[in-house]
Amino acid sequence: MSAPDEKVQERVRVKKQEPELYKVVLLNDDYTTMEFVVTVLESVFEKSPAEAFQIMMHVHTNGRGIAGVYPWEVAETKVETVSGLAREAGFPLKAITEPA
Ligand code: TYC
Repeated sequence: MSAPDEKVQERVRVKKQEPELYKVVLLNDDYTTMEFVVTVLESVFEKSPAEAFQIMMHVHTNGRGIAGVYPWEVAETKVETVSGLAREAGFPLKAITEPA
């Protein structure tokens, strides 16, 4: 027989490190079509058509708006994806990251 306190696993609550979150902010411009922005919001940021339209209109009206909030590497990748799609399509659409 083992001592009473052997084999007893202590439950240690380990605080998990939360990943630092960043906003991906979409910027308005005068040349990118509304349709293209909606498509980007749906395909890159996984928004529903209704939400994508709402965010696009918010950016169009206010100059900028949050497309999503992600851990740093994901946010950076989204920004690069937007930049690549915009370049291919010949639009100046720009997204930036900001600490959330
Ligand atoms: N302002 C653009 C237009 O009138 C539409 C637009 C919306 C562009 C959002 C960029 O992030 C943007 N065609």
